[in-house]
Amino acid sequence: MDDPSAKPVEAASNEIDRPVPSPPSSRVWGSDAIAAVLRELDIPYAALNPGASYRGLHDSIVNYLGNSRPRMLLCLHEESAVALAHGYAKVTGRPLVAIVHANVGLMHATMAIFNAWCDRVPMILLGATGAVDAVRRRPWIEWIHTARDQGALIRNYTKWDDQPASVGAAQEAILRANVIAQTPPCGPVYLNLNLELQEDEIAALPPRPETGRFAPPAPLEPAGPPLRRAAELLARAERPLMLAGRGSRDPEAWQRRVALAEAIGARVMTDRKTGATFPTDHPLHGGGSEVIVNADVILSLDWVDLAGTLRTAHGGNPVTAKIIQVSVDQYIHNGWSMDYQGLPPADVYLLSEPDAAVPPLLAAFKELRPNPPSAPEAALRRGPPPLAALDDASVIQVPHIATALKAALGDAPVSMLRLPLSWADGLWEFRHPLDYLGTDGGGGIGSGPGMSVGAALALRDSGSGRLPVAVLGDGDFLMGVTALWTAVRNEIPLLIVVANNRSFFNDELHQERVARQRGRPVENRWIGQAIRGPDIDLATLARGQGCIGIGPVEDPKQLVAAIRDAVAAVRAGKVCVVDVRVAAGYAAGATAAILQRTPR
Ligand SMILES: Cc1ncc(C[n+]2csc(CCOP(=O)(O)OP(=O)(O)O)c2C)c(N)n1
Ligand SMILES: [Mg+2]
Repeated sequence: MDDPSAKPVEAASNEIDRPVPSPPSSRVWGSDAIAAVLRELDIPYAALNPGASYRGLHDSIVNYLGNSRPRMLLCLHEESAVALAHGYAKVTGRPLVAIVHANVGLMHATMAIFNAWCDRVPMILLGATGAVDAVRRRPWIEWIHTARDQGALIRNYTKWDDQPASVGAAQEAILRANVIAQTPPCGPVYLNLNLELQEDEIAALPPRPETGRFAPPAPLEPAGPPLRRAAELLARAERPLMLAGRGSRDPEAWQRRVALAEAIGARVMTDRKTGATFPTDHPLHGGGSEVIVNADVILSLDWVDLAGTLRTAHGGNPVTAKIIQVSVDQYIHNGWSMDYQGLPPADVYLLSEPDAAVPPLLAAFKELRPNPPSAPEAALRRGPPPLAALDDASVIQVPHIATALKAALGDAPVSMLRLPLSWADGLWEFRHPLDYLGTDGGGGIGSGPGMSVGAALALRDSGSGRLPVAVLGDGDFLMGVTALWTAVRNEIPLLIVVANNRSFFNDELHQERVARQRGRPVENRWIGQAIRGPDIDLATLARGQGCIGIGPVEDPKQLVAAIRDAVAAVRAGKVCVVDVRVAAGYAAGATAAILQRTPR
């Protein structure tokens, strides 16, 4: 590709971070060739925090590509840059580029990379190291920021990494990175571009790669005897259960999942760890331990921690139900990270992505049992507490946030980008794959703000018309709060409601558990956990970055007005944070899970 302007740039209305044009020149550098391949992949953004190790590539993106496709999203911390790419991938299923500086930037990024790995999202991480040739290193700084085998820092939780030694190898590596990241199970990949590779002038650009011939493979549909056996098991089932785990944001795949459940007459359970995969108000949706224990056939659609779920429900007794496992996840399992969970039994194992498996499974099932059973009565939906509850309450409880959001939003399309640990099931219904995006993947706190910004960006760009809402814990919010500046800078509308219990409360419950076990004072559980004295003014932290900051809201009677104002601000294109001071406490089930859970 000789002419970077050959591809269309972004809409003219987007005037953010536009560089002055570079004078025409036939001179090119290694990093221009690397940037040229990035342009071919048509990735819209590169989330980054800058650093001299990749100053060559930085220049190429700004001055050679004109800061367009990818356009830079400056982040204030590498962890935010990666979380942002993670949130974007949750919505689109597509990778962004995240660029982090040398060993130090990569070290900052590690937890967010781990989250992306556990959440199986595609991501292309670029990084750099000082000159491999020691003679060319600047004294001191370039020595401390040069590491041998830098990829080793993250190799245990990335799908692939490389340090290409020539421009040709770097171009190939980018194409390979793009394929590997997007081949399920998806995940982050990392390329380390050493300084001289980027900064040496080259005679000419290599020929433009035929990117269409380096695309991720199409998903494989299951077929033959295993598919037939799965259909037979389901056709004979009297109490079938579908565990709808990881799935795409594709509305058609959603409809097919519903069609399969209805054809089988299966109860369906979903998991807050993963994004919405089934309508929560469907008569077949719902469950719990008794449903799992009573099931005679269980169809797991890539359910996260199938073995643990079965073990908890059965209390360690043998699992008698026949299990159909549909997952390609084992391709990513390695010897370092135990995020693969316990080994589940599988009577039929379809090594296929759930979304690809559902249509042939439905067809095979219908051949055996063409007539669907009659649908059960829809269960009564709990929903949030009524508005009147806010008049009677003396303190705000987390469910009241759902009440206020419902009052302010009605039936307008909303995406719940994230919900906090304290949010009970049943407070909000999910009826579309974009209604809820799941959690952080790796349990790494601090990802909420960054992921929310990335998801809100993707929703904005897709023209979805959905209002992006994240309800975050104060601990999660505070650890990643500076991610919000990137949203303001790039005009990404976003509503963040902080369920502010002024504590890392989850761990207060753990301290309570230990104190109970040891016969020690439970009332000390808050020490080293409560974020009080001074209580942090979260709205000020938001305003300091250019967001609208509302709160602290402490009076239940003022909550609806505060949320209405916030929704209006976000509808007007703003980033708005509402600091809602809530009573500490989780829903009964979540509390019991921490206080009573005994490992077996
Ligand atoms: C990086 C990281 N540090 C610490 C933890 C342990 N941890 C799990 S939940 C939690 C509390 C989170 O606090 P907050 O977001 O305010 O939610 P709350 O439990 O108060 O509702 C902590 C500290 C973690 N999971 N990740
Ligand atoms: Mg908290």
